[in-house]
Amino acid sequence: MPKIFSGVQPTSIPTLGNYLGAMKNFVTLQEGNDCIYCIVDEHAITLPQDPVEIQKNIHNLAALYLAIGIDPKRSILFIQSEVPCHAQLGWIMQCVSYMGELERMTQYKDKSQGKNAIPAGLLTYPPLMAADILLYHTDLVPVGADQKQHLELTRDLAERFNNKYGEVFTIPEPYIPPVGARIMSLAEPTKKMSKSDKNKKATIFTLDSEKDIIKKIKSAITDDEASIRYDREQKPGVSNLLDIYSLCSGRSVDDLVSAYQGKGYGEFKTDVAEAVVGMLKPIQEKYNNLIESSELDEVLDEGAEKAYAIARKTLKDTEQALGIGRIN
Ligand code: AQP
Repeated sequence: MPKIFSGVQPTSIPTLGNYLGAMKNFVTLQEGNDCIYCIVDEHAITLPQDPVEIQKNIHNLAALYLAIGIDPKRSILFIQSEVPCHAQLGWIMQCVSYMGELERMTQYKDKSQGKNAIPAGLLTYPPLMAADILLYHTDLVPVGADQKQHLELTRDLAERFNNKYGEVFTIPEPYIPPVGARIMSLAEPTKKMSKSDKNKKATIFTLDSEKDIIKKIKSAITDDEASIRYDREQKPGVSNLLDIYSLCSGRSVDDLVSAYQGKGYGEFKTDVAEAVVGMLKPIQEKYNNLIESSELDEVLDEGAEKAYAIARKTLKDTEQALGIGRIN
């Protein structure tokens, strides 16, 4: 069966962008694939995190994974730092990477901008991500469009290693959805919706209350043309709302555009908000039932054990190919 791997950083509650661009696909891909999903806490510390907050976020993210429909009987769910092979292969991948290619990564440039002291982990984030993926002989990596460049680097590093030391790694393909791969900020629809956006109106979090979701969508930036049509260049705000509406309701963008001919932005936004609330409500209900349950620790313990069994074999093969440690 094809192998799937992906992860989410426990930097806060995941956003609607994280869900529609990546996590929703984690659930559907469980059908007919071997799936491994990770809480990538070592990636999260590439920027400073409050220890109490990140501990809470790890727990909340585990509950959210189950609430959206990740089934621990079918998929492996674990915490990155609990499988040390990630950091170990991450180091090896750093040794295979070139400074120039790491410095060219858009995420590194964005996140290091304006900082006097840039954490080295921001630069070496992509080799760690490559390790995450390559440890499990992953065929397909469901991600949002912002991770495409890191995926391409992962492929380059894997090919470079295989060419030099022998065929150890499977070369993974990205799985980027045709709609939803880049959900935009509600306040500035030319930039992506992000957990870390300081503007409270920019981002919908998956656990936001109905009231907050309605308020944020009502205040979403649109334009003064008063016409509902899809045009990412000229009408980024309306197009973003159409994408969100389409993904939350299951209706196509074309269908929505015809249904809202001649209607105003007020009515449109009310309906978008209703669709988002309707989609998130059952997830939030499941999340509230899971958050205090002991099931979470059991799932994560079992997940770490299963992930380690696979990862340590790939790590050993990599070390043997390199000739490090003792060969047995
Ligand atoms: N706006 C987005 N639209 C679609 N997909 C998105 N993803 C992130 N933002 C969007 C995808 O969500 C997955 C998990 O993301 P992550 O937790 O690894 O962090 P990130 O990509 O750095 O996301 P954020 O929300 O922007 O976090 P901060 O603000 O902390 O940097 C990935 O597959 C990602 O592509």
